[in-house]
Amino acid sequence: MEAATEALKAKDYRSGIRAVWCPGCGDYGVLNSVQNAFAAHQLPLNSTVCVSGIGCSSRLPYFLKTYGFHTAHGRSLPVAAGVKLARPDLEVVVFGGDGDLFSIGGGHFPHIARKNMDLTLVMMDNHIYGLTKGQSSPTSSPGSIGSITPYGVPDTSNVNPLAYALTYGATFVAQGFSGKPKQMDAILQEALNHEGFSFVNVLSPCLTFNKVDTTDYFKAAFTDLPEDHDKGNLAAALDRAFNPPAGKVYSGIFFQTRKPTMVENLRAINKKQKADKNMDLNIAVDWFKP
Ligand SMILES: Cc1ncc(C[n+]2csc(CCOP(=O)(O)OP(=O)(O)O)c2C)c(N)n1
Ligand code: SF4
Ligand SMILES: [Mg+2]
Repeated sequence: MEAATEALKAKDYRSGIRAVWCPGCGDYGVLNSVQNAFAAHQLPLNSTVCVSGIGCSSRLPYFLKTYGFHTAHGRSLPVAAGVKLARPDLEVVVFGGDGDLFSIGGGHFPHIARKNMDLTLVMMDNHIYGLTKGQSSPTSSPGSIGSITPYGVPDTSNVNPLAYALTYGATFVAQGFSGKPKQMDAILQEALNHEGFSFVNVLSPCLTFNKVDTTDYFKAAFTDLPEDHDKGNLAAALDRAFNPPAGKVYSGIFFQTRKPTMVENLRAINKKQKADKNMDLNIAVDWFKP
């Protein structure tokens, strides 16, 4: 008789490494919700890979017991895509900050989204570079004060991560708040369930360097998407991403649709072309020889 395997609890996903974020940092809440979502899905520790770039938020994979990949600044998405293409059977989850994913890594996001790579991306958006001590990021409001912009950020617009993801073809787009754990747990579980590219923007306040977008500010601003919101309607999702009620920020699942993933598309091509699974790669190298 086979021994029954015990269900993994949220705490079983934690590595022995103590999280070293500042007291009150929103990222603690994200870590808790990630553990809860992993446990809800019973993700096996040995076939789950958490990938990140560089930043306070990008430390998150250290605190998990799954496989992890702390890459270079802004390079989490291409590395994660490589892992998924090489081993489509693995669950690949990417973590990072607004600077990591929209400044230095901004060139990768559109292509991962439009190729519908089967990854879950969790962005911890604190509207600032936390790790490097409070410089403005692409999601900082124009005019806001940063450590090297004491007279205000001279930008005309900031990036709207939800609208950006929707425009580039992400098939799951949601927003949560680290101070609303139940909703965030539910959103992360749905994001992991989704087949295709899922993007979850989590407002995760940096108490140390962002004195404007604080926990209290988000608590007051956060409001659920209207009950009649149709998450299959891209135009409605874009409208709600751009036009929340004055002084408010919407949370919930903005958009979800099922489309072929990159791996499914590649498998379809392989099948159509009757590709040889054991092709000798040296032949491909020969094609490019002068
Ligand atoms: C190539 C390179 N350029 C710059 C840096 C410095 N750097 C490290 S983290 C970071 C920004 C982090 O901001 P964000 O991604 O928003 O993460 P947070 O710390 O706010 O969670 C920068 C500019 C670096 N590590 N590598
Ligand atoms: S500097 Fe900000 S983002 Fe970084 S750990 Fe501290 S509170 Fe969190
Ligand atoms: Mg940041």
